[in-house]
Amino acid sequence: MKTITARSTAAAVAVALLLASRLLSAPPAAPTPEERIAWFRHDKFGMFIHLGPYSALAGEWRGKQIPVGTEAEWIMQRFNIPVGEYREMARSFNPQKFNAAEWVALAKSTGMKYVILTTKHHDGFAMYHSHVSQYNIYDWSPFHRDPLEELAEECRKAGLRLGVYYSHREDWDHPDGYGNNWDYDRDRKQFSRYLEEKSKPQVREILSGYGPISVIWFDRGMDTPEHAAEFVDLVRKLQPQCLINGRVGNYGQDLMGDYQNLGDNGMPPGGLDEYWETPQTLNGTWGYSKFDQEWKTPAFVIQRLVEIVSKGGNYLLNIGPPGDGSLPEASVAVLHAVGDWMQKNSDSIYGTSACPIEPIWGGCTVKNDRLYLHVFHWPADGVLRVSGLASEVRAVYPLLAPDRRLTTRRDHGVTLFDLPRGPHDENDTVFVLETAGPPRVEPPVITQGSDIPFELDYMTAQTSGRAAKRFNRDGKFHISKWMGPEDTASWRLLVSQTGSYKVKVRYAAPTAWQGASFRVSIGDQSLKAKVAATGEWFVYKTFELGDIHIDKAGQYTLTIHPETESNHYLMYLQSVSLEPPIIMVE
Ligand code: H79
Repeated sequence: MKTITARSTAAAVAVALLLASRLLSAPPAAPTPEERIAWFRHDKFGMFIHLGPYSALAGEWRGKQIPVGTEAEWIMQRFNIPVGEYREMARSFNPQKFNAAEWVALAKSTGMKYVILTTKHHDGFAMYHSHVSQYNIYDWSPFHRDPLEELAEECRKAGLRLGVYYSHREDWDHPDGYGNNWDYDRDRKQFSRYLEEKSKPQVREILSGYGPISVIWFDRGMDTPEHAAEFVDLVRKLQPQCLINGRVGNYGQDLMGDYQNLGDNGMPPGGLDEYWETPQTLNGTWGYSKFDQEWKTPAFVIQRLVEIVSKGGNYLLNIGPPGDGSLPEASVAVLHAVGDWMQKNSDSIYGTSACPIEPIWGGCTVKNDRLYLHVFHWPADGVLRVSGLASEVRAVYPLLAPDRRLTTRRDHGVTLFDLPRGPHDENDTVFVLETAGPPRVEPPVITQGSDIPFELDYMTAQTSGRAAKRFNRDGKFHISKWMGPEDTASWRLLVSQTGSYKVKVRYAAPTAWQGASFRVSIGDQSLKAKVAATGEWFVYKTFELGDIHIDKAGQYTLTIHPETESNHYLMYLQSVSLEPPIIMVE
């Protein structure tokens, strides 16, 4: 006992000395991108809170209503409410029932690990005590409290992470901000004045006055990449550990930030090679609307969470409280049910990563040497089929009954087992499948119909090197980030018909990338080609490269990659297609 104490004291002294010398010598090293995002990759599930003066209008202005299913926080813009009148309304905005401890407790019991509050939405009203603009909840309204400070304090106590939403480009209150062209003349705006007077100083305040901010969530990407970079630099300087979401940048250019956001309520088809998060609503609006009672069910939310995590993403689920700041009952009821499920099953969520298997009966997440099989739809014959798994199976059991071992068998490459009888979770029943070593999955083999071209798209591609499956804000998915011959995309295909195939490639490329050479090869055949510009980086066009002759049926790998090293991406590749030879039927 004693030696341990003595040793640990010596160790503590050594650590203290080391820390002291570090403090004296150099500032702590900025985290690497991987270190910065580690918590986010682990935590998966966050709460979004949309609260602002619009919440008090609850979707109605002078008898006019925001249609159910559309964004009630847009009411000022939607009805072109003059700044003077909106400001007057905001004078009496008083979310006196806002209780940060209750909000944090709700997030925590639901299994959410981070909470993001709207500190300024597009209406320009700051939801914290700003010294940059009087138009804030502390100075402008009778509330006279700082919700951000209260939330920061409660998050800290409960061990949740705090994030802030800040609309950095849009501002319908400031004469030079984006969006308000009903009060202000668009042609007379000086956008940089808004940036220097309000947007940047407020971001600075938020990142300086509330302790560590884990993520800053910008919206409606900045007008130019240069302006976006100024915000990135500002955040990095003030809080190097703070994550920046992808919407910091202009949607018309390549995406910036530490991770990407899908469009609002968006869901990718799967198979992305980057970190992402999707913000989603519980009904059809972010800000409160008294008209919208179309709530998603607990089953929907649980299965959505699992689908998102199965595809490698994070789920940022929104609550829009009414103007008094209270917890809205209908949302709380849904979150409680989600929390009940998370209490029991969260091992299958936290710290997992995307699963290469896409089961028809539900979802699938991976952690170490385990697959978590999420069964949403209980198969009528009581047999669960897992296809594509190449690893040896060590054990299968219900997550909630680890002693109940189930036996598996294999049939034509499919792993299957009988599901236990008895009650199961109507939202999602989780089974653990342990493998020998990390689960391996066979890449799909693409087959062909007699006269149907091979369509090799991003979903079925295997990427290597820097090549990555990504998406742009138009919801288009592509392969990007490749800059040299080692960065490849490839597909396995089973050719049953021999002859000459026409090779077509569909991609987008801005003018600057024109002329870069790339190679498509299959077996010992290959074609070399040069990139043609498509106008804009989000405009995809199809180009015919030539013919490739395949004179023997069988399995092949088709690979495409840049021919030489370059300082820009090759292209945004959407698909490669192989058009089969025309067969004469007698
Ligand atoms: O804060 C939430 C939204 O207010 C914000 N993003 C999430 C997280 C957002 N910013 N822009 N958009 C969403 C695009 C929305 C456009 C629309 Fe509309 C708002 C469609 C309907 C209302 C503009 C106004 C177009 C039609 C009316």
